[in-house]
Amino acid sequence: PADFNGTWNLVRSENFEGYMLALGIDFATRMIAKMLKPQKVVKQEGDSFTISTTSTFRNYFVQFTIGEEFEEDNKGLDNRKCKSVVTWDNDKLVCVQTGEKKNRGWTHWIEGDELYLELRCEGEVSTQVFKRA
Ligand code: RET
Repeated sequence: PADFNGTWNLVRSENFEGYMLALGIDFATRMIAKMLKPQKVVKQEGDSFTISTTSTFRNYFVQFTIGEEFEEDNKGLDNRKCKSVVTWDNDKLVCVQTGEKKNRGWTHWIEGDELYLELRCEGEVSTQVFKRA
């Protein structure tokens, strides 16, 4: 499978505002969050991952093993708990986050030297693109 290991910096993003609105993130947080250029550090060992997203404002950390359902607290995002599971779809990492919000999840993949993250919630889709630091 693909190798996501490394440190990645956000270079562009589409419809993050729509995604945050779908999650019910308040106005003040959205105003700050849309200006951020978060950094991702991915540590991948076989099928075990830790992904930390850091920014000057707030951080988010998630740890998972492919195919093993885990409780996700989304602390600092919308704080809703989900049952999450990540699987491989060819070279893409696909997460389904089952909870109060419909159609919630994300997909990570690599294209050339860029890391893509598609974030989904209800009818909204946001795409974030990162480059190696
Ligand atoms: C920030 C800033 C505060 C507001 C919001 C944020 C969103 C973070 C997200 C992180 C997604 C992480 C994933 C990790 C797994 O690969 C930047 C913390 C809303 C959406 C999908």
